[in-house]
Amino acid sequence: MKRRNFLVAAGASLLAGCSKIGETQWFDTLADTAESWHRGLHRALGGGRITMAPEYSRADISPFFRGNGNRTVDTPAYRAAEAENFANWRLSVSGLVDNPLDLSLSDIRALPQRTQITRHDCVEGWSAIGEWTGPQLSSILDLAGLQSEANFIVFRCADYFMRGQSEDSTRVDYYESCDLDDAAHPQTIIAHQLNGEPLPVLNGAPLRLRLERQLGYKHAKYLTGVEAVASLDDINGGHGGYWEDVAGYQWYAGI
Ligand SMILES: Nc1nc2c(c(=O)[nH]1)N[C@H]1C(S)=C(S)[C@@H](COP(=O)(O)O)O[C@H]1N2
Ligand SMILES: [Mo]
Repeated sequence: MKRRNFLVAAGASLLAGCSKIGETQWFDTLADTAESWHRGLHRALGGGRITMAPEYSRADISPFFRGNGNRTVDTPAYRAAEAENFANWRLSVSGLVDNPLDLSLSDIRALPQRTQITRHDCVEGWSAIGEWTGPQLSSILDLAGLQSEANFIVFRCADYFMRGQSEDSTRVDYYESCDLDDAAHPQTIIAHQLNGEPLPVLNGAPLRLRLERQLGYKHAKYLTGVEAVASLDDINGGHGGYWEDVAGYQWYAGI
């Protein structure tokens, strides 16, 4: 099954499961499977409604949206990109898709846009409210044609942290991931604007993920690629994200 419109397809297959085998048996079978399907199931059983993160009004916007983690990217390539106002920045869409894409910022701006005023919560104990604009991740995945083997979306970033002691230290790239349920969520967007202005370098210029039902570290900044994969096991440390790999943070960081 192609997941060209994968939200609808997922709903249809859940209904098909219901009518074929008894609802209880169906529930037990799915409840034993992966954590991600488990959560999807609970949402589906709740009347098929999607839980939305709270949205705020313009008056609630924080006067300054602080930067956290990396506040720029320490590479010659990024400095060059910044100097030309990110005119040649690309977002690659790769992995388990029918049509791999290489999107420019104008391609991204030409897609239908969503603007949302949401609260960002960082595990370090601060929050900020900002207005984010960008296309929904689902429209990008629909263009690329997600294949049925895909279970997760991995977000690749331009920045990195150095880990380990002085001369033994190694470069570890920042990355993140989510399941298809969150990838399909209406508030999951690839933002190129904060408060009506192009995304500042501090906050991930020129593109960053907004994954509104999860904590701050999931919102990957300095996005270079979106990759559909079947499993997270072979991606970097295998835990689905930079902080998950190096510090044992939860992969599903629900708020
Ligand atoms: N690429 C990248 N994305 C990242 C980080 C980072 O260091 N690098 N930090 C994360 C953390 S912990 C938080 S709280 C938010 C901070 O976003 P902000 O800099 O816009 O406040 O970005 C997240 N995404
Ligand atoms: Mo954070």
